Amino acid sequence: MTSFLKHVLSTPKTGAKVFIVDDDIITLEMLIHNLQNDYHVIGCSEPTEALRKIKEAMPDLIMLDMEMPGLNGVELCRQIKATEQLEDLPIVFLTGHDDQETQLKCWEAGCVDFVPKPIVFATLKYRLQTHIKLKLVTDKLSTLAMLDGLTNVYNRRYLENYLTKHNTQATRDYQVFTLMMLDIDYFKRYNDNYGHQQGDECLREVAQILSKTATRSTDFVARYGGEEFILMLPATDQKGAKLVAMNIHQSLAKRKLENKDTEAGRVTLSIGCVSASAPYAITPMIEEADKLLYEAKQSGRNQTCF
Ligand code: GH3
Ligand code: MG
Ligand code: MG
Ligand code: MG
Ligand code: MG
Repeated sequence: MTSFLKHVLSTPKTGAKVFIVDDDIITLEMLIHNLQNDYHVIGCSEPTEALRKIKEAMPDLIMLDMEMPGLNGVELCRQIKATEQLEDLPIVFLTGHDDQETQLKCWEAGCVDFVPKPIVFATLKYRLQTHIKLKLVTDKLSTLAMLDGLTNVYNRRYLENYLTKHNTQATRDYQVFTLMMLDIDYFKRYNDNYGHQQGDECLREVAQILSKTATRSTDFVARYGGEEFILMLPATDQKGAKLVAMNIHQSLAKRKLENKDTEAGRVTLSIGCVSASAPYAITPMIEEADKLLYEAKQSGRNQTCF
């Protein structure tokens, strides 16, 4: 029964993606038919394969049938909500059971809405519209909330959240971990010489160079303070870190941003770099990197201390 239409893709009409899990092929086809003008719709008739496919598709909204062989909708909903990358996705149930107990189970499993069968398509459409709009706006706001408005790299708040999540005394997320603290040299003079607006532009340029250097998906750059940045390089040891630091100094040299009152006559930065093996805690690494940064400044700037 389920061999065809296991995974139906329809033509996308808007950017939003809706993932539907229903073991009943007729219902699935009908839903796809009714929604495909508005959304990129993905259908799945095998609930046991749904979680994997949802992770692959990363939809904006999930619709779940309740009664399905192998894995019922409520259990699937719980599994989705227990998966970190999926926990915030809105889930809407479709079911012919409209008794209180069933509805309570759905809410408790973490759904945002409940659409009774037989489906009234107009109502379904408007309900989905509301949930998807909310989801997209929330996505946009959470992205804005974690980025630095000037440089577009992660902000201090994001960094603090990251630390709260990953900063145990014995983090073993990676075998090795490198953290760099970077500070632009004589930036006060830069502002004095070229003006604050040009200073802002310089900060953007430096942030961009750092972003381009931290290329792995787990790497990230955060603006830590005024002209200070932090670079997180998970799974990078000191040998790799030396290459990254060299790249940063070289890329900045190539950009040739004038800063006439520095030794090099151009914008340079100093770096404090700490590499640790698991188990490690990140906050003490920040303190250590700060000390090494100070050392780099004392030793003449435009260099990295390890
Ligand atoms: P050092 O080499 O020791 O790091 O010297 P410095 O001049 O870079 O350090 P200091 O801490 O004395 O000055 C940092 C300057 O960064 C002063 C401040 O005006 C500037 N700054 C901080 N945030 C911003 C910003 O958002 N935009 C601009 N244009 N300047 C900023
Ligand atoms: Mg069913
Ligand atoms: Mg500073
Ligand atoms: Mg300073
Ligand atoms: Mg500085």
